[in-house]
Amino acid sequence: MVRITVLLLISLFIPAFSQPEILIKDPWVRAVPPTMNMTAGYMVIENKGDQDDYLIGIESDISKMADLHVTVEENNVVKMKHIKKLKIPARSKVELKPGGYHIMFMKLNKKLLPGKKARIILIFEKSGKKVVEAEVKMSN
Ligand SMILES: [Cu+2]
Repeated sequence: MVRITVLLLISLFIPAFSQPEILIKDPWVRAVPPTMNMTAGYMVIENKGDQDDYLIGIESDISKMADLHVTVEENNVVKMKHIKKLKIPARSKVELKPGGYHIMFMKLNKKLLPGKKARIILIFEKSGKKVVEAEVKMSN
């Protein structure tokens, strides 16, 4: 009986100590003229836990499509590449910023004027969905 209790305690408590813990900081979306139908979003994704996690999907109320991109330079040409999943290492953080990783919002369904808000849902492999309200502004 004692051994069963100990095993139960171990199985109950071990997972709690080895989990990712995702925090999203300073989310913002670049304001664009109403004639443009795409824009980018940025934020800092921090993982305070001791297990890696992955950003695997993005949804929002401002566009029909949202993908994760990275800006890269190849042979002096700047391009954007689609990324299927982004690793957020344990006890570390990944910054989505102009010129690097960003969320590409395509087929916008709202006017993104400065001062507006965008609701972004980030889907993580282990932590599930995280909802953030991002500020729409010209630049950081
Ligand atoms: Cu892009």
